[in-house]
Amino acid sequence: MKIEKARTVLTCPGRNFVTVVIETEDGVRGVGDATLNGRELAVASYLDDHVLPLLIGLDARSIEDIWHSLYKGAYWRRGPVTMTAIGAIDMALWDIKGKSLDTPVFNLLGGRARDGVTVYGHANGATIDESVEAVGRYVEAGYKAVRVQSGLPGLTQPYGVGRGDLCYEPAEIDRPILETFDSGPYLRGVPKLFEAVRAAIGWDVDLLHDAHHRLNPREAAQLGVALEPYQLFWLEDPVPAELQESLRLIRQHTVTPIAIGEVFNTLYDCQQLISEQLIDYIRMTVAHSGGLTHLQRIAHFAELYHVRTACHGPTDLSPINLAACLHFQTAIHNFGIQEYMRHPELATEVFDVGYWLEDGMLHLDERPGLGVTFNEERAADYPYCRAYLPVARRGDGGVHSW
Ligand code: EZ4
Ligand code: CO
Repeated sequence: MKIEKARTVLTCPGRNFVTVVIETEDGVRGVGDATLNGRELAVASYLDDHVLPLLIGLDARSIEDIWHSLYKGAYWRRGPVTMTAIGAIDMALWDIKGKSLDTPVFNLLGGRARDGVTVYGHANGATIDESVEAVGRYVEAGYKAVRVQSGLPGLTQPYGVGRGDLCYEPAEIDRPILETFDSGPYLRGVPKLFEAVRAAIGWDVDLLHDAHHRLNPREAAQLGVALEPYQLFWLEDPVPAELQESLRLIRQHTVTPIAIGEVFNTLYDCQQLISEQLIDYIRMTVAHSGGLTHLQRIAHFAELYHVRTACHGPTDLSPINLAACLHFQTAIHNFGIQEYMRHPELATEVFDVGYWLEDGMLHLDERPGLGVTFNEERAADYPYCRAYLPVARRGDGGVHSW
C-alpha cells in the first residue's frame, strides 16, 4: 500500500483550515487536520516543503514507523508546528487504514468502549442574567454539561463571550484585536456567576469554566476555593502551565477539578502534571498532539494516574479533528468529556461529517475510517485569508496571557 500522493489544501469556509490529503497507489484516500489557528501557513510549509515529499513510496500501513521517522528524523523535536504536521499525517494514515480494512477507526484503537461521547456546550452572555438564560437553552437542548463564560461587573472584554452575531471564537483579519484583563473583577465575578447558574438550573447539569491561562497560582487557588460550593465539573487552564510544578500550589488548596493541556503537544508537556496527579483532565487534542498514535500513548499513561481525556474541540479546528477525537474517545477507557461547538454550515459543506448529536452525546456509526468526506472542489471556493487570535493587555497596558 505505497503512498503515491500527499498534499495540503488550504480553505477558509468561515475560518481557515489546513487539510492533509494522502493517496495510496491502490486509490485509498485519507485526510487529516493540520490547522494551527493564526499560524496556519507555518504548518502548511512544514508539510509541503519538508515532510510530505518524504512520504512518497512509504507503506501507508506502517503508522508507528512513519510516526517515529517523522518525530526523530527531523532532529528538531516537539513544538506546535512540528506536532500538528505529524498529527495530520498520522490522522490521514489511520483514515486510510480504516478505509482499506472497511472498519471505523475506533475499531482499530481497541473497539467501542461506550455508546457515545458526552460533550459540553458553550453558554455565554454579556451579563450574568444573559449567561444564565444561555445555559437554560443548552439544558433544554439535552446537553448534560455546559461551559459558562460571562461578562462580569468591571470586566468589559471577557474571554469566551461572542460579539454581536459572531460566535465567540475570534479570528481577526489583518491584525489581532486587543482585549484587556484584570484579575480583581474576574475573581469577584466568577463565583457570583456560578451561584446564579446553580440557583436557576439546579444540580443535574455539569458546569465548566475556562480561566484561559489568566491567573497566577495563588489567584487560581483562591478561585478554586470560591467555586467549591457550586461543584464544577472543572476549572480549565487556571494558570499558564509551562511551569508544571506551579499546579502543586493550586492542588494543595482546592478540590475543584482542574483541566489543562489544549496548548500542549507532546507527553513531555504534561508528564509531571499527570504523574503527580496535579490535574484531573488532559485537554490535548488529536491534531495538535502528534495524532492518534501519540495521544493514545498519553491517554494510556494518564489512565495510570486517574487522569481522564477531554479533547479540545473548538471550531478553529476542522471537523476532521473532531471526528478523530470522537473515534479516540469512543475507544479509550479513561474518557472524561469532549468539547463541542457546532461548526457553521459553511464548514460542514466542505467537510461532510458522519457524527451526530443526540442526548448530549456525539455518536459515530460504522462508516469506515474517520467518516469525514472532504469536498476539495467546495474547499477551493473559499481561499485562505490571514487571521489572528486576539492578544491581551492589563489595564495599565502591560502584556497579559490571552
Ligand atoms: O481559546 O481554540 O477551551 N477552549 C478554548 C478555545 C481556544 C481557541 C484558541 O484557538 O480555550 O476557545
Ligand atoms: Co480552553
